[in-house]
Amino acid sequence: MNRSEQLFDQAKKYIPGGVNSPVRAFKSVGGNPVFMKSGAGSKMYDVDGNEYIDYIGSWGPHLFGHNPPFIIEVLKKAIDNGTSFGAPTEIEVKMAQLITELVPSIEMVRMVNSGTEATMSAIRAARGFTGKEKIIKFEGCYHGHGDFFLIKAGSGALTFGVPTSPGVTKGNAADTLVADFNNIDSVKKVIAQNKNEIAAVIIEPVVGNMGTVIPVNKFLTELRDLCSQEKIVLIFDEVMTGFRLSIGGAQEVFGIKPDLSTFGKIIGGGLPVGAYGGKREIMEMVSPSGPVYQAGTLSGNPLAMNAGYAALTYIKEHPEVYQKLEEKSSFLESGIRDAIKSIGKNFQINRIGSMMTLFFTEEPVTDYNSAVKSDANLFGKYFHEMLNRGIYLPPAQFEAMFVSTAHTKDDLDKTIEASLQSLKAIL
Ligand code: HOZ
Repeated sequence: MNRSEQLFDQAKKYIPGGVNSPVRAFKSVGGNPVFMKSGAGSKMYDVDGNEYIDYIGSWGPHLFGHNPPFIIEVLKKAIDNGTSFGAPTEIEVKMAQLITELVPSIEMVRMVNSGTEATMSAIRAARGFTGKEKIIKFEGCYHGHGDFFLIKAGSGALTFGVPTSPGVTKGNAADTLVADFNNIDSVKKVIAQNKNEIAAVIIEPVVGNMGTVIPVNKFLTELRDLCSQEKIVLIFDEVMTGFRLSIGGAQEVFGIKPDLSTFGKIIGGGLPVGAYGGKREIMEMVSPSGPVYQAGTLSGNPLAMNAGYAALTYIKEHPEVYQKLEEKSSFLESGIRDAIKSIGKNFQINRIGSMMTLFFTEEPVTDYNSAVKSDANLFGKYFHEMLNRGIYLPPAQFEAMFVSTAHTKDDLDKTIEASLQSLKAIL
């Protein structure tokens, strides 16, 4: 038994399923999870001394790879000043100002501790603002584990076959209406059936949680128009896409101004953090300026704020980051495409910027129904072949892989070669 196996055995005695977040348990790909010890640049190292080229990047935030020196230095200084005060600090003001500068739709922003908190709080603000209760989400989109989002959800919920989780009340389920991603008629239909009852539409503008799924031409523009006409708050969940697809996130890429946006780990430079923000008139509903209550001792935590401020300042001062990410990611995409072609298959790759998913289906993946056509069993085999070759992919089909600026040409070449050998081994 290696150290990872020993730790997993121990973990299962004290932690449900042996992990603190389900997808990590490798259940959908089989086998035992690998326990990590350290990370540096594009690499992670496990407790048995194995090295991996990492394409999870802590599920998104590691835009510059693990432990970039400019974040670590700032963090070390911040620790000397104190880890938590539960009182306001200057860095929170600087951070809020910077986010409003970088994302034009955000006039005010509130810091929280995770993407889940951000989406739950954004919905509450939208409900308080509109005085309406129902929300629309899209099948296969995942917005964290808040009760009213675990209805036909993506990510681990989809992976483990519980897209609608037990424990979610009938009342919550009744307030959450579901439409189809990339299908504006499905949204119109739900709105028509629930006229004047809908507070918000929440969407991952580019989906990461059924694998990477990209909005088709005009879908987001039509959604924006529809929400404006119907006085529905449009919420972009940019937990994965914010500051990753471009400095202004997916909303900048597609030229849409949502009413509210939510962010996660990326704005903490990898530390636990989340944020929601948007139109002043909606955000002023939030306590203590308004009646919509939301609070948290660790919100705006000085360590997370300092790390996040360093990360966002870096991309502001180095906008070429996005060009680099695009070049590396498109090189990787075309290498894997060639590998797929060389074995006579037409498996689909969806990629936008540094987010990418290889689906084991030969039909285009544009929504939930096409995503679930992917052969998840084959993905599991591919995952393990890649892992054995030192490539760490998300351990589930319905997730995105992330490229960082730390990935070198050598890393990408090795990944492409590993992909070719893995595909040959499983087919
Ligand atoms: N559900 C997360 C990705 N979409 C995984 C979180 C984790 O395991 O850290």
